[in-house]
Amino acid sequence: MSTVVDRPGKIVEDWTVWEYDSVTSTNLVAAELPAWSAVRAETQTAGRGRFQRKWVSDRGGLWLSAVVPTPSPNGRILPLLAGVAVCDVLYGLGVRHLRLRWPNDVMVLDRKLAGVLIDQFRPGLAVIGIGLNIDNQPACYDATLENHIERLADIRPAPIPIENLITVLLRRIRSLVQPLTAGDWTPLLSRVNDLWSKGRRVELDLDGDIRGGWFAGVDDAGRLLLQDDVGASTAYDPEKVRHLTEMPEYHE
Ligand code: BT5
Repeated sequence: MSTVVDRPGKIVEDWTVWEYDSVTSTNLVAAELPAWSAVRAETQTAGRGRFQRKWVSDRGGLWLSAVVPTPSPNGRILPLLAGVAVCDVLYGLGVRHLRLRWPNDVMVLDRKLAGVLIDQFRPGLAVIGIGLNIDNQPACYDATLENHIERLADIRPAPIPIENLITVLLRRIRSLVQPLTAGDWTPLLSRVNDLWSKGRRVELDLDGDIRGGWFAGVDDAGRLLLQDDVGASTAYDPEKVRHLTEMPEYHE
């Protein structure tokens, strides 16, 4: 982890943002910071995905971590909130064909534009890590990503200054987190349930135990709902689901 601050923390609206050239992972740097701090780096040498997966973080992308108070009663809503925040900002920039793939991959059709990683290093605080491809080249560093990723530069040719992107993202995160401290998830759950491709055939990897079915969104407790062929639903705690794979859609 880098301990050298390349530029002093600057105030962006109600946030203090720390900027670095290169760090291991912005989430790890943010681990020590108070609520409403954010960390941004040009590159990450050990960008992290969920379940110890790697996140390619080459120059030209947005690698950002935001420290927020954990909403009551627990932090299960945060991964969903983060996906909604990213989608809202991208919609505002005119990006279309956006959707969420459970729990918080931001997709343009079937390609991944952004990913989110939530870490809870200390009680009462959570770190929301957001990775967004802009004009970086992740497939040059991991050939398996070829044809599976999207970049903002390819779908929105007019470049947007990264500082503006950070400002609107942090503003959106704050405006979504604040009402949750009162414990009312309902409006956010209904938003997130509108952003999935529901009714899609999926397979869940429950740490080796594979369950197939139809993705049906999340319930009031933030659990994933899987429907069987006769429409009966089973709810899964998000921490039990290691991976969700979308099955290809066949069209006649
Ligand atoms: C994620 O994990 O999608 C969470 C990514 C979070 C990255 C941010 S960057 C700022 C902060 N600091 C960090 O260290 N992390 C956060 P997951 O759902 O597990 O997806 C990981 C998978 O996405 C990998 O196994 C690859 O298949 C794919 N992937 C890796 N790099 C990618 C990229 N740049 N763009 C699209 N897909 C990528």
